[in-house]
Amino acid sequence: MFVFLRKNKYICKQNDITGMKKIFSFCVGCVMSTIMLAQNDVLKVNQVGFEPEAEKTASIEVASVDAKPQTVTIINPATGKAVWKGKTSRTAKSPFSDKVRQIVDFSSLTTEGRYQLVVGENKAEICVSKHSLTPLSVAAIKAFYYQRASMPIEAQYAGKWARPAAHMDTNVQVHPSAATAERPAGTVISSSWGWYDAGDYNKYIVNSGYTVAVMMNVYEQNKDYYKSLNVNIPESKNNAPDLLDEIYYNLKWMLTMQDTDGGLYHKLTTPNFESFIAPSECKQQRYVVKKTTAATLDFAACMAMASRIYKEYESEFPGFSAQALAQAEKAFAWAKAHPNEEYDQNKMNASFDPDVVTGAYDDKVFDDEFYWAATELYFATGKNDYRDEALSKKPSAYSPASWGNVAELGMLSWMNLTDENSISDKSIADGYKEWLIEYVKPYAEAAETSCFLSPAGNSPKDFFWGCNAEGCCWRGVQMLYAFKLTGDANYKLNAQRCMNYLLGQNATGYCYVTGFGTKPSCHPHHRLSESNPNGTLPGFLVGGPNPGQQDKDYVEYTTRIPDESYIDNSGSYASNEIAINWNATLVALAGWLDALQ
Ligand code: 9MR
Repeated sequence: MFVFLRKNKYICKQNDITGMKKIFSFCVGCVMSTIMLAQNDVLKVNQVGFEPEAEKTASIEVASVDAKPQTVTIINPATGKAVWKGKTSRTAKSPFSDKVRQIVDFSSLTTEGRYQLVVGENKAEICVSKHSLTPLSVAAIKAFYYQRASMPIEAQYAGKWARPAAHMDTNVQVHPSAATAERPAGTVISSSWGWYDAGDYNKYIVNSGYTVAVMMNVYEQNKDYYKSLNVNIPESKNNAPDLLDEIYYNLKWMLTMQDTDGGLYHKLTTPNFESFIAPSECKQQRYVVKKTTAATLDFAACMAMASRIYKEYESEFPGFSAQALAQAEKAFAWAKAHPNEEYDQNKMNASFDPDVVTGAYDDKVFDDEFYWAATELYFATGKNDYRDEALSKKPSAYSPASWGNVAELGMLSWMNLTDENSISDKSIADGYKEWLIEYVKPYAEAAETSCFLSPAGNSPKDFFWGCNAEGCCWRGVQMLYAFKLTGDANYKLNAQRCMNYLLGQNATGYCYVTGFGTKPSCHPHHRLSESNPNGTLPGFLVGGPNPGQQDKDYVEYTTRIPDESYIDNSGSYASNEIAINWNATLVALAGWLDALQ
């Protein structure tokens, strides 16, 4: 399925060290250190940083459930003196393997600094610092800048990851599957801008819609925070928050993907995935393919959201708010007239040439898309037809949002935007609030007995393609919603625990964000990283452990244990790819947590 040409190089490109890791912390207030520390797989801890007043724990692998509590010392490496001493307080057995871990709680260490956590022969670097998540929050947004198509990525913003403009997408052909009388097959259209979807260079409307919606959502929850966050992108000097500027780069591409009849091309793609070459070397013809109901409704929903959000910045984005709403309404009308246009790539290939074998994003159920789009259009226009439409597609249970299941995005909008004076709407929103709390509560409870003190990663169901994002990271965001709705600080704590898990307190001991921590994922399935002479780009969340191992013909996994089924190898598209939808969840969790500090 995916073309993989390069062999893993087994060298961490950021650090250029094999076997040993150079401590490379981005912790604010911590001086970048060059201390060498043997990579440690016994101690599992957040490698990026703890807020001074936060809960701080580490998980320590021990031989058996009978092992005595371990003695833990925390040393200030500058003085060699111990600043904290204590013992592990709890033992937990892995739900997936024979591994046993003990938990140490060193929350009483509140003085800022960089330390070494020592247990016998084993050491791990930790950092206590105010605003320890700010660099991560910035880098997670900056990652989108690196993913931009159709413009040069310049050194003043990208440093050593600068690269020339590529994929101008001014010569995109209408694929026969998308041909109309007005735009017959082969018609050339311009569809510039937007982000590369993931490790590949294609641009997909379904995934883009979900991605921009997640980020607009977190923006609306934390407007003041984002007003002051500087990401150093070309638009940083204007008056709009950098996050909105970055999102706009993709929104303006999405506008070009609407056909004259209102329907949305499912994707802009080459027939085959490009090999692991730089964007400027890519030569394959790009096409817009078949219009689909899912793409059209996702577009309608996020453009309706955008019309609301960007209205506040009319002078930075003149005319955009009105245009977004007009195109959203046109899209919705098309979807009503074409309620079942599914993306079935095999079927499409049976009838049209050239065959297309890139990412499918092939959703088959559209009730959630109708519900979400109608919801956003109702809040954008106040029109009762949209309200009726939304309520006719009301979900019957709470489930986490993903590119293929967008109902929760609609429910969040009902919770956030309902006019408190409207009795019937308020009761709808209140119902969703109850569902959300009921949904997250058991996960928060499960953290108390888990090996990694985490609300995610305790059940085999938590491990799948992209689980770091759609599972763990998004669960953290759901916890923050629960905190917002109830004021119960335990939910905020559990959001931070999801972050701790992603940053190193997990079964593999990887910090799953490139460029961060002492044992970061270094070899993502990412053409931009693999083709860049300066190596892996920072700020990307990798997909994570995936026992499905759909890529096992290309890479060798060492285990099928669900929470260890991960390989830091650029051939592993099923466990180690990066993707915009996944980074959107990282933007949301890192940003919202940081904003709460
Ligand atoms: O994120 C997608 C995941 O949920 C699917 O299981 C998987 C297989 O269909 O595809 C993932 O999306 C990929 C997309 O199809 C193409 N670009 C890379 C995406 C991340 O792997």
